Amino acid sequence: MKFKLIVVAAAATLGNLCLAQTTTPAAAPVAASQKTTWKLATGYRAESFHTQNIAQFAREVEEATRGQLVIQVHPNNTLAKLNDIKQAVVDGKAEAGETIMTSLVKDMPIAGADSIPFVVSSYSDAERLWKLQRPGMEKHFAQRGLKLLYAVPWPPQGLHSSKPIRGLADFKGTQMRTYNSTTQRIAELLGAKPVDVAMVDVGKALSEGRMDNMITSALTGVENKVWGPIKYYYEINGWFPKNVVFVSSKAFDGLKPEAKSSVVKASAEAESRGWAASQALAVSATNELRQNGVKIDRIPADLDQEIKRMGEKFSREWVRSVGNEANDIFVPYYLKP
Ligand code: PCA
Repeated sequence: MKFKLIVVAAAATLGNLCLAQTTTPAAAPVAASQKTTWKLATGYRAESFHTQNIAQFAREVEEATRGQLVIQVHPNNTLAKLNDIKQAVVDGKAEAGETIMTSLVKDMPIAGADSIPFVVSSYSDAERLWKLQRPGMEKHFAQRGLKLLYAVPWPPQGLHSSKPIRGLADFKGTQMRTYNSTTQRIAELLGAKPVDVAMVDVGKALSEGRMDNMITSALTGVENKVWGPIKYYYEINGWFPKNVVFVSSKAFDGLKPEAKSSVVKASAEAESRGWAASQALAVSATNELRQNGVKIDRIPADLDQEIKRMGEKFSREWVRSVGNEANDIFVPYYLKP
């Protein structure tokens, strides 16, 4: 009960934030020479809950540093495209960024640990996985001159479809929307044709008939108003992909010690606020799909089995390609329930 209350309160807080204006720091403005501005690039819309959470993080940092550190959020792929954001920060085009961790897998294979289908099926397991994945991710970020600030999961990934899905044959030849190499491989294993569509272009791709189905959160369905072309949503709880927020180490190291601690503190707060909001949105977004005429269903048991077998195949491929670092995450994950 207590937990539920926290979740609802967090969701309400995020809801209010959508309406809030950028706050001006209460104290007198700092001299321009003392002011540092960071550009933070993200590939998601300003209204997305991840971006709203970042906007609050930026406001908290600005307030805590009394205007010495201003973080300007550049949403919607405007400063760099989602899959290029890490490199944009490495190259100094932006001081900070947010991306989905699976977009990093070519360079940091363990970033894909949260997108192996059917390993994690609850928020508490997702949290446990993140604790085990985080140290390795911090190390990889540090080796590339980046500092990891925090990560927040998307709600669980379900199957959206224009046609009913009763068996694997129903995927054959369909155009499955994907958002990176991980989802592309999943589409291939299901026998569908992967079609790469950015999250912000899903509505357009649907109306143009470029996609028949996709595996993503109910929330992404709502944000793109997929009802109409999408008639079914199957709650397969495939995985909980995370977005990660990071900054260039050079920019972070250039801050005064108090500003550094303000950033670290606001990051921890953004992380817990984001997890609570994600969990609340998982429920409300599924309801919203239902209210808009999408049939919420479960897939048949035998298809469920087949998809889970496919998930195992994917995990074997993944562990083989990643090697020891995969064991560092999953051996303790499975040993300690
Ligand atoms: N939405 C994003 C990533 C995961 C999710 O739930 C997308 O569909 O691109």
